[in-house]
Amino acid sequence: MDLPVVDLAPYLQIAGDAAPADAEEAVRALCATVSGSLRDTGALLVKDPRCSAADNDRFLDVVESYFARSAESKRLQERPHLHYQVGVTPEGVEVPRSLVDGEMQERIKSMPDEFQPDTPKGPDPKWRYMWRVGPRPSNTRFKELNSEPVIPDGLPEWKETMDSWGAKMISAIEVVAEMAAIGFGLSKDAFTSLMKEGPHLLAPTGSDLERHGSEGTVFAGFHYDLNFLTIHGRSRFPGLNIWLRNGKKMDVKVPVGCLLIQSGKQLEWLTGGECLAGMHEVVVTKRTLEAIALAKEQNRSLWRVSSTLFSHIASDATLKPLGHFSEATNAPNYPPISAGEYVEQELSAINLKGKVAL
Ligand SMILES: O=C(O)CCC(=O)C(=O)O
Ligand SMILES: [Fe+2]
Repeated sequence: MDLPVVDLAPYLQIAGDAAPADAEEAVRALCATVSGSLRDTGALLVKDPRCSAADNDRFLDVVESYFARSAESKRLQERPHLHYQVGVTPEGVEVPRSLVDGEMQERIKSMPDEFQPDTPKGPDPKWRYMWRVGPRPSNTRFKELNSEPVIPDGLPEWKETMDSWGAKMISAIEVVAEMAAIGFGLSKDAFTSLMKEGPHLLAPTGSDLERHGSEGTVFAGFHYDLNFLTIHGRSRFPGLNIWLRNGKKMDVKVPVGCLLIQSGKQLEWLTGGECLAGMHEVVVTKRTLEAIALAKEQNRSLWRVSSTLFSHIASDATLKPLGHFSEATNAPNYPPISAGEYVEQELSAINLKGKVAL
C-alpha cells in the first residue's frame, strides 16, 4: 500500500476563485482523500507548488552546517528552563514515549513480530533545533511554550532561511487542515481558527551518522507526535517507519518535491479518536546505509537532518472533540483541556519539562 499523493494546487486555485465551477466536485474528492488518509494511515503525501525542492535543499544545507559544529558550541543554544521549546536539544535528552509508557509497551508486545518497532534502550541519540514560526500571542498563560527565538551566532543566513521555509511549511499545513476539515464534515476553518498564534515549531532533528550509522540504531524510538499535524520535507537519508491504523508498519519514501504530513495527538483529540495520532520511529535501515555510502562517495555531510515542522493548536485554546465528533464512541476519552496544559503534560513524560526517572 502506498500513501496517496495529493496535489494542493487545485484547492489553492479554487480558494483563489480562479477555477471553473465543475472543479469544485473534484476538490471535494481531494478533501475526502486527505481526511481518509489521515484517518486510515495517520499520514499523507502532498505536493505544494509554493514549496520547492530547492527551498528544502537550502534549509537542509544551513541546518547541516549548524549540526556539524562541536557539541560545546551547540550547547550555547540550549534552553532547558524553557522546556527545550526554543534552541537546541542535545542528543540523549528526549525520551521516546515507548520507553516510559507501560500501556504502549503492552501494545508493542501484542504486535506480530514483523511489525514490532525496534526497541529503544534509552533516550534518543538525535539532536534537535526548535525554531518558533509565526506570530506569538501577546497574552498567554503558557509563556515558556511561546518564548523568544534563539539565534545561533555566525550563521547570517539562519534567520531568513528558517523563517521562509517555516512559513512555507505552515502555509501547506493550513491548506491540508482546511481540506481535512471539509473532508471530515466540519466547517472549513474548524482547525485553522484554533491554530492562530499556535506555538508552531520548525524542529529539524540532526543525527550524526558518522558516529551512529550502524544498521538498527534507533534515532527516534517508537512514538506519536504531541502536536496537531506534523509536516516533513524530504530528508537526505531515509529511515522513517510509520504504523498504519491496521497495525502494519511501512517505511516511508518521500518523492522529490513532496511533503509528508502526519497526524498528531491534538488532531486525535479534536476528532474524538476517529483520527488517531500516527505512530512512528526513525532507525538506520538498509536504505539509510545506501544513502550513507553515496554521501561518502560524494563527500557530503553525514548529518541526517529532518525538515520537521510541528504545527500546534494555540496554547490557550481548548482541545475537545469538535462538531459531530463530540458524539464519537470514544469522545469521553478526550475531555476538554487547554492545548498548553496538554503539551506540558506530554513534555514532562518525554523528559523535556523536568526529569523523568528511567
Ligand atoms: O527525524 C525524523 O525524520 C523525524 C523525527 C520525529 O519523528 C520527530 O521529530 O518527532
Ligand atoms: Fe515524531
